[in-house]
Amino acid sequence: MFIELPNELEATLLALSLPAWTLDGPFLSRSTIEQYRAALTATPRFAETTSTLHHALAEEGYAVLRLGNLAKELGDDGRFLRLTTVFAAEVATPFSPFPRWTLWKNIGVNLGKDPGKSSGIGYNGFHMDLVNATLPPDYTTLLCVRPDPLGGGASILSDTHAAVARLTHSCRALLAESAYHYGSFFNMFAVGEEYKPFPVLSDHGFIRFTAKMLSRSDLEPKHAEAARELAGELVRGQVSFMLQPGDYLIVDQRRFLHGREALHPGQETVPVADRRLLLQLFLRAGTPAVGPCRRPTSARCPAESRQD
Ligand SMILES: O=C(O)CCC(=O)C(=O)O
Ligand SMILES: [Fe+2]
Repeated sequence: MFIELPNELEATLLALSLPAWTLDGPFLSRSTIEQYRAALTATPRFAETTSTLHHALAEEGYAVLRLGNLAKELGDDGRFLRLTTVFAAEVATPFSPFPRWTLWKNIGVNLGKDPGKSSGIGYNGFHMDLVNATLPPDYTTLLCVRPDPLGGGASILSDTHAAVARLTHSCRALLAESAYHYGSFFNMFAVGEEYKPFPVLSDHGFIRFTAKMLSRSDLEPKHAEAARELAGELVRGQVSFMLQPGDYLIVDQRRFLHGREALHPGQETVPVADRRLLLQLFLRAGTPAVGPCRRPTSARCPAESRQD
């Protein structure tokens, strides 16, 4: 589901000057959300566009808001990111679970990284973000700043419940057992506690799955086999598309798992400044409770969970 902005709305947004946002712990502050909303409510066709976005997410489980014209006009002076944050905040509350990053996290290209992970250059299989947290983000969102100039790195999405429905009863029974684990968990904000081991068919409508646990977690053979069957069904039902500059993908983590095709070979020949770049932001639905874990004030970067 791709949503274009009406020309009239684009023109008004281009002329708009929004203040920098502030955070309340890991969350975008209420005062920023109210300020942004107040600046936008009178904007022609804004309400209609956000309503289209809400419908798309409710009906389809994901949406791509096409903000390419705004991106082209505004460049990366911060104004574009503020406008994107406005749309994000109309869906749910933006927050950052990681102490290292501010609201938006860069996903660039790191030639030295495990190719199958975030920022790697390989195939990043179907997964839920923060799969091992008791309260994973309700939505994961990815803003495309630059696609892979060599043409790789398509986004992949799969309807999780549809994939599970195609599995046998016995496979589903194995996936409902608390027998799965992946990654580590510490220094995380607003995503609850570590969940280990977890069932794949789990609480709150989440299907806790990451294809990375097939090769990187030590699972019992019968559980590994059930997870492999789910991985196969996810691939069978997948949709894929290439995000264009300014495309903003929003995924309901209860309904869709996401991933990325491999980048095109030859990334080492691409100048660093031209390499693929996405920005990631998580959203919390409902009224977020700011937990006891406040963002550290020191500039030092503490160690943090490894599970991307
Ligand atoms: O690189 C991408 O397109 C997706 C990355 C991703 O899913 C992640 O970092 O969690
Ligand atoms: Fe992800």
